[in-house]
Amino acid sequence: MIVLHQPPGAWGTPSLSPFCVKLEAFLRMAGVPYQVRPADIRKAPKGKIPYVEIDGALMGDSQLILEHLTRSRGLDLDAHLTAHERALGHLVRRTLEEGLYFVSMWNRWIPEESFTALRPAFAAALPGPIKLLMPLIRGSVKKSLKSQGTGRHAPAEIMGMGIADLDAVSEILGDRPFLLGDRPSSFDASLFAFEEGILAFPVSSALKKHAEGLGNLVAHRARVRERWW
Ligand SMILES: N[C@@H](CCC(=O)N[C@@H](CS)C(=O)NCC(=O)O)C(=O)O
Repeated sequence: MIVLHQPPGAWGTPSLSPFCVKLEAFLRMAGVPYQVRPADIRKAPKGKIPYVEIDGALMGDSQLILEHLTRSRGLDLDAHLTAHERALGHLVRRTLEEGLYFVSMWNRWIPEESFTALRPAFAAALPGPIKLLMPLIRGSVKKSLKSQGTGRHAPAEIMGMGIADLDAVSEILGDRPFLLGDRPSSFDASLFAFEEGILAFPVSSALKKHAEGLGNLVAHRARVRERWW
């Protein structure tokens, strides 16, 4: 049995972390049994969440875990894809996880109204006295967004970058039920996670409004929820 360590959900979404939602969606799509337990970042092998326990060993990073499970358990979620489709899926996933992630992180932590909504949900996932450190945690998020680069831009520029990512992914999805066609693939788990992260967050923003206007992304999120949740 796989034990998935992740923070709890909020606002009706399965976890506060998109990487955790991605991995949980993948496990459901692939039919792999798992249990969810709380995450303790001090025990995470890569210092990040999610991490899993497989046969007593800890492993970190959603993508490395997904690839390990695919190899070691002979999962075939992507077996039907052509090399071109895999390449497209890879690029979409990297756009979401290495680009849009930082925009949506900024969108949750930096505008005051967003932080007010995030604070109680995030604090609920922290052990005891660490809950009191939310302002410090916010400071370190600000610092890491600055060193990553996103935090150096003006708010409208940041929103514009995220909107461009959403538009590009929406264009690739088109009117197909899943990112790369009629059948789901592991890349849908990643797409679903970012749709959840943006659409479930309770505070309106240019990013969320734009996502709400992209009917195919909204329908994709609903399709994944209906089939696997
Ligand atoms: N590439 C990693 C990214 C994981 C990640 O960035 N997780 C965030 C939460 S969404 C985290 O643990 N942040 C804590 C930190 O950076 O200290 C994956 O796919 O698992």
